[in-house]
Amino acid sequence: YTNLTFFTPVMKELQRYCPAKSPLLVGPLKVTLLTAPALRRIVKKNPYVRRGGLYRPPHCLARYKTAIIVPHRNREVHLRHLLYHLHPFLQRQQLHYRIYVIHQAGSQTFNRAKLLNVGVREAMKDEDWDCLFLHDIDLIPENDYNLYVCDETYPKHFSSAINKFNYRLPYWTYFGGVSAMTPEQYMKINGFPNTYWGWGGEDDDIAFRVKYAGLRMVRVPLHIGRYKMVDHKQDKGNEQNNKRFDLLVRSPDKWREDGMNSLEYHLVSKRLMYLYTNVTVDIGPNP
Ligand code: UD2
Ligand code: MN
Repeated sequence: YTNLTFFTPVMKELQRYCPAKSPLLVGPLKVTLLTAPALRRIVKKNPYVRRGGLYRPPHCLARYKTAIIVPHRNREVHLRHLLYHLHPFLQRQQLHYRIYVIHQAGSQTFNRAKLLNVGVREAMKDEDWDCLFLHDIDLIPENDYNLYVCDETYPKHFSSAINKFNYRLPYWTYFGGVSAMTPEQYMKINGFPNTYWGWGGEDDDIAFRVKYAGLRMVRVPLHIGRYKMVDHKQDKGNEQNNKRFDLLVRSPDKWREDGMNSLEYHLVSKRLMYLYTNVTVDIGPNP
């Protein structure tokens, strides 16, 4: 027999939802990207982040469970910038979250969209996430009112104003950078295409899929969806995809058969790092 009265206040606290609006938010953030902090330092600064890059607010029950999925190869410095900024940002939003880094094994042509599909499949094995964030490794949010939560009805674009594009939308249907969907929305558009190898086009294909599936996209307002992109050149192994225009033309016939329902890959490893879950995957060569 244990007299639980003593614990009651603590239990109550734990069962109570976090406030609808987090009191920890500060709005606009100063983001400087001179030298990327060492991983050790980032770990020290985030004592409540658990192995695998998992976090839950310690004093209240989070209203949302968000998985952040980051396609990656050869961008270790960018990864440190991202982790350094994103962990505190998400904690201030009082989210239950986990960061997944999906690392493409080998040196074949890069395939961002397929890596994101892998990330979604692997993340959903761990937990029933409310929201899936598809997140470039080099984009740092500059305002924490930009809540990392899904729209219940429609896929949502988050990186509406990036310094690279002078904080404007490059074009109206632009869907690159950072976007988010519920697992249900993701499956409804059959995920992302697996067939875009190299740079470009895959984000437009995704925007099209949203339309074909009878959805539309919504977007964070420009004064909130502000991001800095870490300066970089085009990577080796991610050359411009010259087939992208042909692929986009055929996308209305292809989207139903190319996506989550045709996804094949070989999982090399899934490891719980201090600040993120690393999924290394062999997605095969560009046929
Ligand atoms: C744009 C889009 C991006 C995607 C891409 C075309 C923006 C801000 N982003 O990015 O979402 O549509 O065009 O494919 O407009 N990556 C690696 N290693 C590599 C290559 C790529 O990790 O060798 C990852 C990384 O997460 C990177 C992302 O893929 O952020 C997009 O590649 P990028 O940054 O080279 O392309 P960029 O900036 O033109
Ligand atoms: Mn980039």
